[in-house]
Amino acid sequence: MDNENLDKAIELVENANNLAILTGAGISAESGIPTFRDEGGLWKEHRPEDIATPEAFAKDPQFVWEWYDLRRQTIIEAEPNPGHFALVELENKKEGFTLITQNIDGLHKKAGNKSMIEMHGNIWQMRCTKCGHIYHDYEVPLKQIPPSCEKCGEMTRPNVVWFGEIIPMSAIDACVVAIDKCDVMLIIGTSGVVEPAASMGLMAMRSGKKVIEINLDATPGTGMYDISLRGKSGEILPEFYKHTTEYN
Ligand code: BV8
Ligand code: ZN
Repeated sequence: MDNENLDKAIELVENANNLAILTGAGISAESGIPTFRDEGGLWKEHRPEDIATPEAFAKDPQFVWEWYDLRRQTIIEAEPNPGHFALVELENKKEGFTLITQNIDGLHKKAGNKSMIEMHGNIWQMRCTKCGHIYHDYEVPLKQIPPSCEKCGEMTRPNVVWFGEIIPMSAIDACVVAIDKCDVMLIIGTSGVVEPAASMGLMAMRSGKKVIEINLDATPGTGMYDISLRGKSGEILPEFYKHTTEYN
């Protein structure tokens, strides 16, 4: 671990009044949830465009739902890890705090974070393809695939944002506000490939915010951001809140 950079990052976070956080699949890796693009990642057997797209769902809803049902079976067993809990501590200690996550696993909520933007949706929410009704369903494994809407009985889909679908404007607006208001942005556990999340760090840099990346591997943003810490978020993030004093 590059301790000089870590100390600088800790000081920036400690002196920040308002934090914006962006997380990706990497923060849940230590909870046992496979990432998307790492070895053995979720996409290894399939490519994103083969499953997480409206076209794939229209072509074979059964196949797409079986993949989500498998992921639900993994996620239901997963517990938040020290990286998730560190973000809860930071939220409790900071005047302003917004957590933007690309993850659909719900682990930030399970850990106790309150102010959250699940920009790609949530794997536990069903959305009816007919009446649009959205509701939570935690059944694992799913008895019926594809599941039927609890209201009208028609086929549901996972209430997530697929490739080629737009992120709800309300979520985008909330992300822009969070980045505009923050002093420091932490980008954690994301390969920085998927837009529009991948451009958020640059957006923050352009408006003069300090950006700290915490990631196992280098990403397209590494070298551009103010500080890049290489390592596991479950090991690095707890270092941040241990130093925040009470009145922060
Ligand atoms: C949009 C929900 C406007 C579903 C996801 C061509 C046609 C259509 C669209 C496009 C196109 N070209 C580009 C686009 C835009 C597209 C896009 O970005 N494509 C990419 C692949 C080039 N984006 C979209 O379509 C978005 N919508 O742009 O609308 C539009 C509309 C039409 C046409 C054009 C534009 C919607 C994107 C949302 C897709 N949905 N998820 C589901 O999850 O099933 S994305 C999916 O990838 C997940 O949400 C995931 O979070 C996200 C990003 O991946 P990461 O989180 O970064 O995960 P990854 O495995 O990649 O990286 C993990 C990192 O963690 C690694 O770097 C690793 O080193 C690190 N790590 C591992 N362990 C640890 C760790 N770090 C720290 N600690 C550890 N222990
Ligand atoms: Zn319905």
